[in-house]
Amino acid sequence: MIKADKIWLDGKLVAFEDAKVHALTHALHYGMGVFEGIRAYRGADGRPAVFRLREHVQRLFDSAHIVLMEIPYSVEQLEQACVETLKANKLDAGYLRPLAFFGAGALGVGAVNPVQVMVAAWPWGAYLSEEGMKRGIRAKVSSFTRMHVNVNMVRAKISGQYVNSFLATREAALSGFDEAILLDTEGYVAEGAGENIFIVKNGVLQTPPLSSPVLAGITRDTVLRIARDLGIPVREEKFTRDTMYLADELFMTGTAAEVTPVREVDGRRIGKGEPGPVVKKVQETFFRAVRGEEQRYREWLTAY
Ligand code: PPE
Repeated sequence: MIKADKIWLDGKLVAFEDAKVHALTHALHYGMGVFEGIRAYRGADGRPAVFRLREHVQRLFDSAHIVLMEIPYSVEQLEQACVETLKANKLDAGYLRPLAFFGAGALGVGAVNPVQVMVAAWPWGAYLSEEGMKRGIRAKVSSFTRMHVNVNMVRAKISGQYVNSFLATREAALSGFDEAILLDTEGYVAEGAGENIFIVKNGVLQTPPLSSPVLAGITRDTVLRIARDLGIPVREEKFTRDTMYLADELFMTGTAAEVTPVREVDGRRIGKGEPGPVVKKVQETFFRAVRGEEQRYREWLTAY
């Protein structure tokens, strides 16, 4: 179990044991919560900083807007809550989990209950293992489909939408794979269960466009910017499952997953079966950026 000293709940830091909600919490029954995953890193100079805090908190508010939820705090207050939670837990690096949800009151799908907000923080290493980060992971195309854009609200990070990801990751794990890749309703590659996906072919970097059923990942955006700055040609265009099998390189991005190479999909070796030069360069630059070692990406950091 995750252990933390303090959790921010409804405006104040409370002891870990006291961060509780009622059994009739609407979100528990219907999945009506919106959340974020944010990372803080210890800088190369020893100073910790949160990576792209404003964009994450803004996306939380965007998700809330989509589900008609009024968060009873401002963007600035929740940014502050994130920083306070890291400090209260004496973390100079870690993962932040803000969640806004409909609390207890009435039940029934359409009940509009008071909105509760929590922020937790804990240390979280490589999401898809340290070895996966270095050597690349083995992925499987899921038998579950990424939902149609009028079923899931793809611009939103809604708790209930993660049933689809849960089914896909469990299926992948039970079949002996590290992660699942989901196709869209037309059969094109969409994203990982908790990551965006990129291929490299003949030196060109490609990822599905935001009109596909994919989360507008902040790491995706970071990687696109890094690639452009490195002079790597970038295309935001759909691709098929077999295009992925024939890619020179394949990798996944996410706050938790960071930049994780994929060495195999559905038993097909990708490229040379090891991280290639593009993903290695992007990964290296990404880690330099989050640790404040790249001047031009300093604007992404909120020191605390
Ligand atoms: N797609 C999905 C479905 C997704 O859940 C994430 C993040 C991304 C793409 C990448 O988004 P971004 O973090 O903004 O680059 N998944 C979060 C939750 C992982 C979890 O297991 O919980 C995360 O990485 O924090």
